[in-house]
Amino acid sequence: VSASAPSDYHSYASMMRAVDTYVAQYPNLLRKQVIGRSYQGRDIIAVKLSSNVAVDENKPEVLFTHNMHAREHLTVEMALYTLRELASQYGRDQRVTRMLDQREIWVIPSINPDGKVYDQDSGRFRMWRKNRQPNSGSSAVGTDINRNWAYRWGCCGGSSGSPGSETYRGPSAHSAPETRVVADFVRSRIVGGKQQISAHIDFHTYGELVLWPYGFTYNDTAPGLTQDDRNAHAAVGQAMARSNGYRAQQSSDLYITDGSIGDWMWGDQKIFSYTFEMYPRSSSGGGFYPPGSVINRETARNKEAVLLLLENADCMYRSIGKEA
Ligand code: 0X9
Ligand code: CA
Ligand code: ZN
Repeated sequence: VSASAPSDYHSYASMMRAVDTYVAQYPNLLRKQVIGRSYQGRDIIAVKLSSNVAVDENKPEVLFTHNMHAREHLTVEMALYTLRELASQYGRDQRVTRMLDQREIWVIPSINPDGKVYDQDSGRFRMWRKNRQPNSGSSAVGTDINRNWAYRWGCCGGSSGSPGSETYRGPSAHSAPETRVVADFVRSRIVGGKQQISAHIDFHTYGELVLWPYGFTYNDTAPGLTQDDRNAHAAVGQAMARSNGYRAQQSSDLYITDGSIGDWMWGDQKIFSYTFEMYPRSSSGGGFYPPGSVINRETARNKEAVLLLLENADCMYRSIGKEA
């Protein structure tokens, strides 16, 4: 597989321009909001996608997060694809129209803009993963945002306490501004005591996997995760995996992590949460930097999975025949 160049993928700046273009093109369907700033002060945005987008309606909400890991640039393309594809198919495709009428969708295209810029903007890729926050008492830079979440943070050998590690969990839970921005945004969707977001996908690369919580334990069930909760996660996860050809499994079947976003989403907020590992399946497909020629195919590959999650989001337990 030929390697890619940084210019094959949207940069942070061109991603922001693309979002502004789509919002200008579909003002009744798309709305951009700055939800906070990265360590270095870059805007972290959420784009809302729904009919009647200016109004907070009483519809199940679904969240898609992207680019928590700096070098996983294909996930930014996934965010832009979702915005473009769903907005352009409104009023044309029946399923898309129904979902934009009956759901409120939030897309955060880049959780880690500082890391993305550092990885991409010098003219050659730097294999960077973490954010760009300095660490006191160390010359090593960065926290792994996906080990920084405040649910069983650092509990279980699934992260590192060393600033130089690729999986450094940070000095405390939510020590990374980027984690705080997204956590505060998610908590801001509690309206009248009820979390409005029912389902979430965090897009990563690579491995072609659909993963569900928990990551901190090998056990299928755990405090706050009943057999029904696990089975509903698995049923929708397996349906999504059938649609895109990924493999579906519990997160910890890959390896144990603690402080990952999915464990917090479910453990703290009771949001059904999936981690997608996009193309390629293995390093031979280009690893974190597949050629730009695969972008269209590998983003469209997840259209059906995105629609399946949206369609299930009003009642995830319907997937196991247990409608509330
Ligand atoms: O290690 C991660 O944060 C994710 N993989 S990546 O290669 N994109 O860095 C996987 C997180 C999923 N959770 C667990 N495996 N427990
Ligand atoms: Ca709402
Ligand atoms: Zn990742």
